[in-house]
Amino acid sequence: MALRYFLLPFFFLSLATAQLSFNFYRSTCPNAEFIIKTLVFNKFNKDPSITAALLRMHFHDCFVRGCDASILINSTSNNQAEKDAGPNETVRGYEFIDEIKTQLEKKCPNTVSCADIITAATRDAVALSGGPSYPIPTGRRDGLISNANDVNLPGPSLSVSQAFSFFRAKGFTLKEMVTLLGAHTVGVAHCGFFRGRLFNFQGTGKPDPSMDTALVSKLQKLCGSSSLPTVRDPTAFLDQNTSFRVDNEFYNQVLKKRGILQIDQALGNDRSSVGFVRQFSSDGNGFLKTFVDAMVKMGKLEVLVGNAGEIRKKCGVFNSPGFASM
Ligand code: HEM
Ligand SMILES: *[C@@H]1O[C@H](CO)[C@@H](O)[C@H](O)[C@H]1NC(C)=O
Ligand SMILES: *[C@@H]1O[C@H](CO)[C@@H](O)[C@H](O)[C@H]1NC(C)=O
Ligand SMILES: CC(=O)N[C@H]1CO[C@H](CO)[C@@H](O)[C@@H]1O
Repeated sequence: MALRYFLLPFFFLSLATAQLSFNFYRSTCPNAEFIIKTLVFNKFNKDPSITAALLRMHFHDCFVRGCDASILINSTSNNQAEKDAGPNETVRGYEFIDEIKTQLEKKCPNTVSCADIITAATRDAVALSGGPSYPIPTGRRDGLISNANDVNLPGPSLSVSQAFSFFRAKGFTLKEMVTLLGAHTVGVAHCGFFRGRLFNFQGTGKPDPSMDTALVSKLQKLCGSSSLPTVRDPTAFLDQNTSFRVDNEFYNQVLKKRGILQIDQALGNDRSSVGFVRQFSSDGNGFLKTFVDAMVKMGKLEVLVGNAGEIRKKCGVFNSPGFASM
C-alpha cells in the first residue's frame, strides 16, 4: 500500500519527462534555437525559397515514421532510404540542414537532434516569410530506420476525400488538412505534377475546366505537352500571386481557379472543403493562427523522445551504420 503511494508519483514523473518540452536544450545547449535562427536568417537572405524547401521537408519527414529526420538519411548499398522513394524526388534543403548540424556540433556536440533542427528551421523560415513566429516544443530524437518502402504520401491528383484518408490516419481533421495545404502559399511544382491538367484532362482532350483559361495558356507555354524527367522539368509557383509570402493568398487563388495542383484546386471545388477555403481567404490572420496550430501538431507526429532513437552526429547517416536497413 505505502509502496504504491510512494511509487505512483515517480511513475508519472518519468512519463512527464519523456515528452517534448519548450526550450528542451536550455541547460544542454542554451543557444541552440538562436544558432538555428541565425543560420536560417542568413540563408533566407540569399535564397528566400528555403522556406518552401523546409516546409515540404518537414511534412515529408513527419508523415513517414513520424518527425524523426528519417528523410535525411542517405541510401547505402544495402539500404534504399526514404530520400530515394518516388514522392521524395525534388525535396530539397538537405545541404542546409547539414550546415546547421555542423555548426551545432561545434557548439554542443551530440546534443541537438536533426529532427529538432528541421522543425525549428521551418518555424524560423516561416516567420521570415511573413508568417508568425511560434513556440515549438523540442526534444525529438533521430530515428534508426529509413526505408524507401515506408514512404506512402498523398499524390497531387487525388480527390479531397482520398487525400483526407492520409491526414485522418495521422489524426488530422479535414480543416487541418485544408490548413496545412495552405503551405502551398510558397514554393514551386514541376510541370510533371500538373501537366495532366493542361492538355488532355482525364482523357477529355481538353484542359481541366476548373483551371482559369489564362492560367492554362500560360502553363501550356511553360510546360509543353511532352514529359521531362522531374528534376529538369520547368516549375511554376504554387501561389501565382504572393509566391514567397506565407499568407492566405493561396486560398484566394484557389477561389479564382488558379490552383496549380489538382488537389489544391479540388479544395475549392469540393463541397466538404470549400467552406474552409472561403473562411481562410477572407480572414488572413485567422488562417495564420490556424496554420501555426496545425504545424505544431504536425511537428509532434509519432516523435521519438527520452532514450528512443539517437542524436545523430551527421544528419545523413546513422551513428552506427550497421543499423541502416530493416
Ligand atoms: C495532399 C497533400 C499534399 C500533396 C498531394 C502535395 C503535393 C505536392 C507536390 C506534387 C509538390 C511539387 C513538388 C515539386 O514539383 O518539386 C508540392 C510542393 C510543396 N509542398 Fe506539398 N503536398 C501536400 C501537402 C503539403 C503539406 C502538408 C505541406 C507542408 C505543411 C506541403 C508543402 C509543400 C511546399 C512548401 C512545396 C513547395 C516545395 C518547393 O518549392 O521546393 N505540402 N507538394
Ligand atoms: C494579390 O494579392 C494581393 C494581396 O493579398 C491582393 O490584394 C491582390 O488582389 C492579389 N492580386 C491578384 C491578381 O490576385
Ligand atoms: C549524403 O549525400 C549527400 C549527397 O550525395 C552528400 O552531400 C552528404 O555529404 C551525404 N551525407 C553524409 C553524412 O554522408
Ligand atoms: C534528393 C534525392 O535524393 N532525390 C531522389 C528521389 O528519388 C529518386 C528516385 O526514386 C532519386 O533519383 C533522387 O535522387
